[in-house]
Amino acid sequence: MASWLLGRSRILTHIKHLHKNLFFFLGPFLNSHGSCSSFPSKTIEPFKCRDAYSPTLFSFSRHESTKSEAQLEEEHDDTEEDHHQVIDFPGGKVGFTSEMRFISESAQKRVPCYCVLDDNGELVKHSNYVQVGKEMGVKMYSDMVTLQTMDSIFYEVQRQGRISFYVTQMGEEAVNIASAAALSPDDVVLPQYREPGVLLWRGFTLQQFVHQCLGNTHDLGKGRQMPIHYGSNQHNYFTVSSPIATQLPQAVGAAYSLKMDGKTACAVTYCGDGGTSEGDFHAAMNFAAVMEAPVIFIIRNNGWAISTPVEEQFRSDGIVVKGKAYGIWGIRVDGNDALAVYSAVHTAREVAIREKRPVLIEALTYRVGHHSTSDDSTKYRAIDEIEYWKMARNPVNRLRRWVEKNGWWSDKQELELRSSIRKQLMHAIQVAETAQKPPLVDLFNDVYDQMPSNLQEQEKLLRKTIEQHPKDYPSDVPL
Ligand SMILES: Cc1ncc(C[n+]2csc(CCOP(=O)(O)OP(=O)(O)O)c2C)c(N)n1
Repeated sequence: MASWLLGRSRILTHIKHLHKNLFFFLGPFLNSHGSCSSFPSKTIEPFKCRDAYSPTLFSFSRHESTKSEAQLEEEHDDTEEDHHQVIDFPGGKVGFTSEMRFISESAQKRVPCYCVLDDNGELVKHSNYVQVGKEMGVKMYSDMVTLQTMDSIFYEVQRQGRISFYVTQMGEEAVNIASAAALSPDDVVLPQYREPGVLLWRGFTLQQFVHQCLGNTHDLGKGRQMPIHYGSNQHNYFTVSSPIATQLPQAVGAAYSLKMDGKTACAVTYCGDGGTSEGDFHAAMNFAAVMEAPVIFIIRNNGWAISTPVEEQFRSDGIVVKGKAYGIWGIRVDGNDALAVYSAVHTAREVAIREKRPVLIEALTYRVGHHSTSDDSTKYRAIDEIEYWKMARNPVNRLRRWVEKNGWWSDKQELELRSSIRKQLMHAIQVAETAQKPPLVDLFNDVYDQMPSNLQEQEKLLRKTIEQHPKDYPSDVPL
């Protein structure tokens, strides 16, 4: 009895917070945002909804908090339910109905997308957002330009054969930078691979990015990883690991550990729409919900997972609805709107830390570049589609219009910034190209305190092979 009362009072405290926060999370949707001007329904619609017919939703309210959420969503039709028959099933009370109703696979309307700025950089009427001042606004814009410039130069450098591989963030600069801006440096980040803007925001230098891509002695990973697998302990940024979605359950563990240590910080993890098809995504979501871990999942729904379009990736209304299935708060946000991303992540962070709970953010965006330098996306998607997102829905241009309207930015500053970043990058590349490569032994050390016999054997064998085939071994790697 005592533990039941304790649990109940915890739920009530929770609801108090919930009401406050739900206003923010769902408030904008309850007004007119179904018709947000940033998402025209004409031309290309990569985020198409499958035909929605009129389902009657079966109500299953596990906790009171989820019940109030359902009320706010105004989806619930309980007119036919028989309220006399409510029974305590494992997990909570459930009402009976005499109707045999299956839950529809899709809701009548797609979950609306929270936005603050329209494509012209104007504030959308009645938008509910966290204020961004001049210093923050200008830094956000400058870092988005830096990321854009870094991408175009590194892409060319790869094409010239000076680095082996690269992926760009083109089209996803706002998700990268604005989410980073809303976090605290103490928050632990576990990235996928298309989020180096978070590291840039945290102070990883252009020189450090270049050192990593060239895999020289100054690379923190000692040249052991492919380009773009950045990581920095100092910046609380876990090293990128290629196997998709492995970072998600790890982030839940990191978040749980922050909670146990009583830290005022959360874990933040990123993933693409393709990553949500991995078992790790689902394990992480459930794990986070039941362990009440302060973790923010930021899912970049950019329309494509290499050549797989979202229509072939899942049949749900995107990703945001999956949060509800696992008992996790969620919001769908315009990922090309820096102010909307900033507001959503800022609020999610407060909720995650204060209430010790996970939050899911689905950022609708678009991968404008090829998947990587090993891909040619014109083989599987229309050039018009790419152009539309590159021009009409460009997140960098949109924020520029806003900072200009505020009188915080001018053409002169724009020219100076772009030319200065270019020069810094060209210089950084020259420096990195003249630096030595890590020695051969670095392939084998650092994992074990004492190198085990199997690794010793492998090292011996490699050295012997190099002796036999010296021409096949790169001359710039010290033996
Ligand atoms: C477990 C695993 N399966 C497959 C791959 C190959 N792979 C690399 S990236 C990628 C697509 C990921 O798409 P998404 O998560 O949507 O991210 P995006 O590249 O669009 O940002 C795939 C299938 C991998 N790295 N790991």
